[in-house]
Order: sequence, then C-alpha cells, then structure tokens
Amino acid sequence: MDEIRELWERIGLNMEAHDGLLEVLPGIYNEVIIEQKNRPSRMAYFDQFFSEIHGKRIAELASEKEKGASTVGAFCTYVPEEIIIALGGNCIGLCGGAEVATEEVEKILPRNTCPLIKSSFGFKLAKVCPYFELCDLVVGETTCDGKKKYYEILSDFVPVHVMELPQKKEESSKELWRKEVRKFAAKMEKVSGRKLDAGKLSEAVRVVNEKRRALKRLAEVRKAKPSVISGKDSLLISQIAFFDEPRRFTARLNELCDELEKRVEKGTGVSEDGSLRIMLSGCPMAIPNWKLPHIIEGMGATIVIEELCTGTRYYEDIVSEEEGNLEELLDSIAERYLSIDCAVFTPNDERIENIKRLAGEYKPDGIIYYSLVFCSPYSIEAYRAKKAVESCGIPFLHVETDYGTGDASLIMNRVQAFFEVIKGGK
Ligand code: BJ8
Repeated sequence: MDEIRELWERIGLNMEAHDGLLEVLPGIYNEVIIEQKNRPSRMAYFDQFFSEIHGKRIAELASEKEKGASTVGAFCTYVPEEIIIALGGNCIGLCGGAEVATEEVEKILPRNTCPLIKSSFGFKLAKVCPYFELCDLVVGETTCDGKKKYYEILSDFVPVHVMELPQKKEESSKELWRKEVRKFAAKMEKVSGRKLDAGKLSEAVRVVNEKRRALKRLAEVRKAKPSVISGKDSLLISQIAFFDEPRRFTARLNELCDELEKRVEKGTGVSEDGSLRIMLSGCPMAIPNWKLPHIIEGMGATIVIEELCTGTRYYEDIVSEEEGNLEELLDSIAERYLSIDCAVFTPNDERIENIKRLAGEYKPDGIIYYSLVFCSPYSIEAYRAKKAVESCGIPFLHVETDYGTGDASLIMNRVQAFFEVIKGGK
C-alpha cells in the first residue's frame, strides 16, 4: 500500500481528492455489480481487476514505463491501438464516466458541453486519474466538435496528437484516413523511440484481434435464452478491455466464456423466466457510468447487447490477418478503423443497418437508445434509429441523460412505462 501511495504521489496525483474518490467507488461497485445474483464464478477476475484499477495495473504500467514502454491515452475507438502495442507501448482508454471537479471544469468549458468531455477534463484538472498522469501522449480525433475544441485546451496540460477523422466514407476520405494512420505511426515512433516493422505490427494485430474475438465470443453467448450473464457484468468487461493488458484480458475472458457456454448447455440463467430482453444503443458508457443499465436490470430485464463504443462498435470488426508488408498492414488497419459507424459520420446508413441487424440477431423485446445531454450526433441520429427500429416492430425508447443521479427516478418511471408497453404488446 505504501509503495502504491508513493507512486501516486510521484506521478502527481492530488492525494486528498484521490482518496476521496477511492472511498466512494467500492460502495457503488458493490451495489451495482457485486450484489447481483447468480454471477458466473469467473467474474472474480474482473472484480479483482476493478478493485485494483488504480493500484496493481498502474504499478504495472509505471514499471513498464521505467523500462521504456510508452503509455498512450485515447478517447475514442478510432485510435489504432495495434500501432501503440507494436511499438512496445500500452494504450489506455481515458474517457470519464463520472462527474469530477465540475465547477472547475465549467470555468473553462461551457456548461452545455457533453458530460463525457467534462468528466475527462475534470479528472485531469483534479489530478485524480493515475492513467492520465502516466500518459506520455494523449491521442485525440476530429470526431465531434466538443472533443475537437477540448483537445486544443487539453494540450496546455499534456502532449496531444489529434488524428483527423473524415466524416464521410468516400474514396477521398479513405485516402485522408490512410495518411492519418501513417502520421500517427510516425508520431508513435518518435514518442517510443522505436521503429515500426511489419513483424511487430502483425503480431500486435493478432493480439488485438484475439481480444476482440473474445469479446465477440462473450456477445455470442448472450444470444441464449435464458441469459447466462447480466448486461452490467458484460458492460464491465467491455470497459475493462480499455485498461487491462490485452493478452491477460483475453485469456481471462475466454475462461469466463468457457463457463458461460456450459451455462448455456445447462440452461442456467441469471434472470427470471420470461424477463424482458433489452438492447442498448448509443453513446459510450465509461467506468463508472452504470446508471442506466442498473435501472434497467434493477427492474428485472436483462440487457443482451450494447450497440455502443463500450460494446459492439469496439469489437465487431477485426483487422485482416493476411500477411503483408508494413504499408499493406497500415492500410488494413486504416480500413478496419474506418468501418466503425460512429454517429459523427454522414450519411450513416451503416449504423442504422447495424442496429437492425443486431436486433435481428439478439431478438430484444425493446431497444433503449441512450444519449448523453449535449451530444448532438447521437441525439439527432436517434430519430433515424427509432424510425428504422419501429418499422421492424420493435419498441424503442430514447433516454437522454448525464452523469448525475438527479434524473434517476424520472428515468425509472419512463423505463417502467416502456416495459409495460412492451408487455402489453406481447
Ligand atoms: S467512436 S462515440 S468514442 S467519438 S458523447 S464526446 S460524440 S458529444 S464519445 Fe465517441 Fe469515438 Fe464516436 Fe465512439 Fe462527442 Fe457525443 Fe460527447 Fe462522444
């Protein structure tokens, strides 16, 4: 304990504020995650990981850093982690999922900025995120306007590299993105002091693909009826995927999947017979943003799939593993990342089609579309998603919320009413 406190001090955490954060997190985790019934025994690894998320994992990263490995923070699923790994570094997700130092943040950012951006900036200003403090580089991207302008301010606090993400998927956009991926690789060579080569890059591609395959395997077992794992546990795993060492994470997740596949054979469920199956769609849910899933599952339903960046958008596509030279590998990476269907793209028919496809595969009784307040891309795209989903006869509810708890009872009432409509139509 003393060693880790020493490390926190050394990297510049605000010890008092950080202690305060660590005091509240276990209580929330207990209530939301641990108290669920009939959890798979292999969730123990992920519980343990979470309990040491600011401890053991930070110590690992710090010790690798001493040996020359870079720590790179990312805010978006468009950041190609394969390149970071191939250059001996670690890629960490930095999005914030809780209100931190809001007053300080709002002295700089407008109040009507999306909670995810405000949260991440709050963690930096308050110096309570050890991952942020360890970063040699933060990688941003030109997705939404809020993030773009935030990165300009953030660069006063930490080195930032912004990747220019096109907003269309035409050939000229693909060309721009291929160049951006190469620029990022060159930047990472500088930061790491190492040279990228095809061998290391294809090995990193395999490592990340294996992680995504394991997440896909988890998604696959969630098609079973009755559900063999809760949505909250599944979301937690997706969130941890952005922090853990990828090989270890993949091995532990595959062990969990072995257990879950046995549960499917035996028909051991986590929910009551006939309970509602819900699909989530929308903005990412960063740790510890479990508000909406906790409400939904607290009412007896089970979330069976998340069309989120902490969900299918992160793991559905993989980079081609065909052997190739460095240039070909970089092109394959560029192609895989540009296939992500974030709402910042226009037109974005791909995402609407994917939502319908997932609904067909997971057979939810209803879809709850989640957007963060002041997130125009996702809030506006809700209209097209609703139209498409309802045309397939699936009930749809749009919930717009933030990281506070003030609207929890209102959301509960809306979800309750939604469930009654679904049951009434069955
Ligand atoms: S690929 S979803 S991680 S951009 S919620 S900050 S869009 S105003 S997080 Fe995202 Fe990449 Fe897209 Fe995924 Fe802006 Fe909306 Fe806030 Fe958002």
